[in-house]
Amino acid sequence: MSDGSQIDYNGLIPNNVGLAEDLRVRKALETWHPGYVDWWKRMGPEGFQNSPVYLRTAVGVGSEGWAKFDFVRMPDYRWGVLLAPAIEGRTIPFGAHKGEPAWQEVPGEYRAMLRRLLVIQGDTEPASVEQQRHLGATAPSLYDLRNLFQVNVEEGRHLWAMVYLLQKYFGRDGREEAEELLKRRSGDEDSPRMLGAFNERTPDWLSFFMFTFFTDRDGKMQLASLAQSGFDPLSRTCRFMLTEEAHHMFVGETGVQRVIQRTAEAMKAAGIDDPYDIARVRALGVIDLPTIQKKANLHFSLTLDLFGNEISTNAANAFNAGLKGRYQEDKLTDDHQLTSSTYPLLRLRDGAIVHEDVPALSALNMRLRDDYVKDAAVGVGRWNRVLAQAGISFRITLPHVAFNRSIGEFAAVHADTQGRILPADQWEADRETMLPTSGDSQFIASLMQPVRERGSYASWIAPPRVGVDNRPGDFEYVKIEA
Ligand code: BYC
Repeated sequence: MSDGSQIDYNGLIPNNVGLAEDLRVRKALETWHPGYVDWWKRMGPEGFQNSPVYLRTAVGVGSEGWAKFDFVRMPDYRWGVLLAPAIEGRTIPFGAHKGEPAWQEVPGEYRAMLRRLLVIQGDTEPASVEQQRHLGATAPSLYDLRNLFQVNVEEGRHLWAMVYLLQKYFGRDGREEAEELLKRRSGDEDSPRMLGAFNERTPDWLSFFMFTFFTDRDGKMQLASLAQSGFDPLSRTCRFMLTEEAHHMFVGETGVQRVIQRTAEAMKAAGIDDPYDIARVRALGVIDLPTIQKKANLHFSLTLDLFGNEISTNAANAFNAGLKGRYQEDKLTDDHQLTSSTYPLLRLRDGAIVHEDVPALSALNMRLRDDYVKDAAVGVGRWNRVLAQAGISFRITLPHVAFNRSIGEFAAVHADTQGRILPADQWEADRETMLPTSGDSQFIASLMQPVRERGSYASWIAPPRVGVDNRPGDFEYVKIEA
């Protein structure tokens, strides 16, 4: 395998894994390519496929200057296979094989487990593109339209990343899984995507920003855990994916921030102090803060389901095997084997939510989820700074982890956003104060009118502070063609 320092752009598939010399894998990927492009044209962004978009493309894998920006028509985007540089002498960082040389080939006894992890990760990538495919029609600006497409093409590349690993290391099984990844469809009754949140709709741009803030952040946490993997090709793959993922969360965090900023400015200008004076706020053509809170409640709770069950032997096995580590495993200072330690969990016991110490190995999903909640809270804090600076008393908060859950122990109860367990009928009665109602969705939908003049923005969102790649405010990020 190449050492990864050079990207080869000569063939059909840009790569730094030596595809030119790896005939078997090159052929498998070139055979898969037309089906992928067909999927992109059918299930990728609706419209705009002929429009040049100002996109970044990876031209290196180092931390400095890895991307170049240029106008590209999306179907011509150079989706490639890019791994972070190999680390000389790397060893397995955790689990039963800790300290042994990192695997360059799939360890036979862990083949099924590894394949499952790759397939689940791979499945989320095209799913998100499918979920977002209608949004181009209602983009609030050319800047946002371009950011949507950037996220989409990179999620497409992340699918390539997993497909490469499947085809390179799993032979015929891998090729079959790669085909299946192009066949499942987000929200399809017969052949849905694998994880719940990836079958939900992303009906409007506030949902898109919330999704990229909350759900892409699950991507960050899961990729960060897989980047620790003792299976070195997976580690290198995920390390490079993380550099791209950062932009997706930037889009989400600044997207919601700009919505909040615009609402705050409009409230101030109209002399409205009460954030719950919803009719008056909405009459200004901005989204009221309680509705933004409800959207956050929805996307946060849907995303928590992606971390799996409180107690998981799957997670324990993957850790023991050295395949999936913890967030920032390399910065932690314990024994990295966890065979005799415990972790404090929130559990449901006799109908009440209690803390309980459980074996650390079985609690790895929740440890990652706790790290996720902390990471998300930092971004929410930045949203709240906008409100504080505007002198508005409202604050966005993260709901309790037991709220609105479908996976894990809390799926059995009806907890409110504070974590109080309510009778089912009371929860239903309170629902409209916690989650978006159809009325809220209709109001948001009414605001979703496209804005396509250079440098202009919809009424409900503030312009960004700086342009992409330092471009000026009136830059034409997407040259819209019929
Ligand atoms: N939906 O032992 P458990 C991203 C199943 S996002 C449906 O707790 P485990 C992105 C589970 O499969 C990151 N089923 O499971 C973001 C298991 O079934 P089996 C994606 C679920 O394995 C935005 C059973 O319940 N990457 O990249 O410990 C845009 C027992 O559960 C769900 C990954 O997730 C669910 N939510 O934990 C684009 C990383 N949860 O096998 C991209 C890879 C659990 O017993 N995946 N089940 O039949 C994993 O690490 C783990 O599989 C999971 C689940 C964390 C997902």
